[in-house]
Amino acid sequence: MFSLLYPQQNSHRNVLDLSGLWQFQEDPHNVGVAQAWYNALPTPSSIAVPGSWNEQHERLRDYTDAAWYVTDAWLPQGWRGQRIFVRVGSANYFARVWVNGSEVGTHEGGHLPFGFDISPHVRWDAPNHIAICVDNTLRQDRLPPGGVGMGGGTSMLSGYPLTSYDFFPYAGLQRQVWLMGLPAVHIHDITVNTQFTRQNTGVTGTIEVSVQTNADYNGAGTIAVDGVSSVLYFQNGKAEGTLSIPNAKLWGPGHPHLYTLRVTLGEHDSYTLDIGIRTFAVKGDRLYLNDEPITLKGFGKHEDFAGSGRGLNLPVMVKDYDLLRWVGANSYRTAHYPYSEEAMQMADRHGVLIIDETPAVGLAFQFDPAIVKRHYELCVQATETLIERDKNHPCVIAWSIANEPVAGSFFAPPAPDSPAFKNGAQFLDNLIAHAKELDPSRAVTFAGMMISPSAWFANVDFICVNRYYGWYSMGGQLPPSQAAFAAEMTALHTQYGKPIIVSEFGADTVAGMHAQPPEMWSEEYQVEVIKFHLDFADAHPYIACMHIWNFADFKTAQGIIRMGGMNLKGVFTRDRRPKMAAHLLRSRWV
Ligand code: GCB
Repeated sequence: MFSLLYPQQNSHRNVLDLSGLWQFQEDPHNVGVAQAWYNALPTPSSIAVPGSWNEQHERLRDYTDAAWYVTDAWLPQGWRGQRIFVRVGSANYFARVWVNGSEVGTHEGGHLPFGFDISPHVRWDAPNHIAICVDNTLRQDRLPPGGVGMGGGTSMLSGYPLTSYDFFPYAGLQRQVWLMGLPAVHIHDITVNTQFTRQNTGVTGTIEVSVQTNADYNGAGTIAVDGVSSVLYFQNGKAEGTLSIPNAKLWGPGHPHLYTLRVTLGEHDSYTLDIGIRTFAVKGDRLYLNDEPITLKGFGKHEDFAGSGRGLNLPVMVKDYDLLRWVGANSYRTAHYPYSEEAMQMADRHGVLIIDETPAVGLAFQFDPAIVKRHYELCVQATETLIERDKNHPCVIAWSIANEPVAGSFFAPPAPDSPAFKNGAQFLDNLIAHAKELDPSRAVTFAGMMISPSAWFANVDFICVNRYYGWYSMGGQLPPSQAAFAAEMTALHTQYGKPIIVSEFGADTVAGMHAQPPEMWSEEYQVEVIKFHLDFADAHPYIACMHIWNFADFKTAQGIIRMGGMNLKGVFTRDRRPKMAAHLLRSRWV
């Protein structure tokens, strides 16, 4: 059982961040295990961790198979007596981990943390030899599926490397690797839920906390926020408590007030968590934050930058939050995978609302049933891990359990009575129900593509549609695009009466290309496309959110629809310079 609480140094807990230069070697023929590369790499090169390997060495750009990372680390003597864990923030895609020559575990799935108890294998009188084999082979039975094009087939539009999704299949140790020393009995998990009541005297916040320990602990503990505390009585490792905070400051965009929750476990352990007091609800066709209707303005994003690839790049992340503020955005979707834990911490601190997405992109239900079954298992695992990791962030208002699932071929969707159509409905309904059961306090949704059957939206809390009127559909024809968008939104609203989130819309734009009258690829055209969408949303409050695709230009596979191996729909360039559209947004949003 591995705790997903973010690593924390305090008087009970220890952490050591192993970021830095590691030894690296690709293993295209998978000989590393047989040749015991976990003891020593035959001909290593150097590589930065965190970071995607594809951007670091010329020979690695399109390399997506197995590769080894190795480093040595001393454990501080003060950690003796503790349980020692290795924690990997993100290994894309499949990882096997060895410590001092012993294999300690495997993990499937990029973008979410995992770890293992390595106590029996560590050394105190010599450095510890840590080896991680990361395999990113593009396979159809993985999530997201690779080695297969969008919609499950290939076409002249498929790129290289071949993926079912429109972003570069970056590989490697993309977030930090940590060693952690935890007390034998420790806090394994914390779940926080908040409510509030308004009286004449002010707002009273209610913080419900449940705590789980790693072992069958039966002693006492405490929870405390802002001088208000309560004793916890653990039975079989579980306890619950409630704190009432007078004159509470609510969390939200523009007022991201955070409280520090401190949890203690007698003499054994302690942990602090930044929390916000806020409520979120979907009522009728509107979203409500703290009982007030809220409209979301922002983007679909990517974790993507030159040099670091999809690797954690804190300066760029901080810069992005600054640009979100500059442009007047109050939210974004973590398209198309869970972002770093630091990105979620920043959203809490800056009052940015997050639609938190799993890596379930590129699902198609006409695949071989064994593949669909495997995708379902991987979706469940990713949904469970994501919710456990991010459930205490006030910034997260919704879980997106998939992006653009399709019933069949990209170009010829099957009929509503076909097995692919029905299997898709069942798959999504089950996943939505599972996410709601795990977290009843947030909305659950998925982002639908133009060819995703709208019947699949039956059980989502709000509808997310990715729409490319004026680009993939009716390219170059602004007035008909505007009319078609308006007609479709009106019909969807009439059918479901739920809030509609336009989770993607936009146009590829070459920075510096201009045209009057506006023409596709020019900055003027991007401005016009964004403008007609925003105008419609402004006049129709049931459009609860406009997320432009994309915040910034980002790397994709190479192909005939991706100039320079880039998706150019960013309102900022990849190096974060504003296009004309960014100024338009600032003039409307700030
Ligand atoms: C979509 C996808 C997104 C793509 C985008 C595009 O619908 O969800 O991943 O990048 O379209 O620009 O084609």
